[in-house]
Amino acid sequence: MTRTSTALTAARASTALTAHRASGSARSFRVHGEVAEPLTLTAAELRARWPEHRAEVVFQCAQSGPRRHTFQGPLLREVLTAAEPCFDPRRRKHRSRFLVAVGGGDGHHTVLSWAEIDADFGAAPLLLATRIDGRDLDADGCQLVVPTDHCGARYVSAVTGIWVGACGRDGAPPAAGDA
Ligand SMILES: Nc1nc2c(c(=O)[nH]1)N[C@H]1C(S)=C(S)[C@@H](COP(=O)(O)O)O[C@H]1N2
Ligand SMILES: [Mo]
Repeated sequence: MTRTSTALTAARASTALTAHRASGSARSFRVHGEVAEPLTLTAAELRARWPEHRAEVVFQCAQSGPRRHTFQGPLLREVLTAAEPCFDPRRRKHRSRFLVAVGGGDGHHTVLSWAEIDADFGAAPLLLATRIDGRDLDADGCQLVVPTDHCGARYVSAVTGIWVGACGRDGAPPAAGDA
């Protein structure tokens, strides 16, 4: 994608986000990919279905320096497990092949490995926040919280989709075009 088309895509996404906020409706996100039970969820549904955790974090932003926030929400691993990723849950090697890609409303997206959040591997306490600094994120959309990161880039806000899937043999990327 060229720099101009990236800028245009970001501008359109930002217009869509403004319109969405004005409508006052809850922003949902999809959990999709190589999962047996794809999910569409809102912040209210996260609060109703999973125990809430709290994280007080500081991260560095290249533009604005140190940022401090308090987030509340369920563990990412618990929400993604409900979508039943297509690995054998008893086999650590199978689980270690999976990736998690998180996309935000403005087109910003980032990648994690399943092993980062898996209790038998990195066990990182990532959250899908439904509140930031006591403010509900129902209208803006949920935010990824990565307390183990020093930098803020993976704190994706206004999450619209989370893709879960495996990489192939020889480290091949996942099949393109998965819905
Ligand atoms: N959707 C989205 N989320 C994003 C970004 C972005 O551009 N788009 N920037 C990231 C970066 S680089 C940082 S440092 C933090 C900044 O968060 P704050 O300004 O709310 O503290 O948001 C992160 N989340
Ligand atoms: Mo940043």
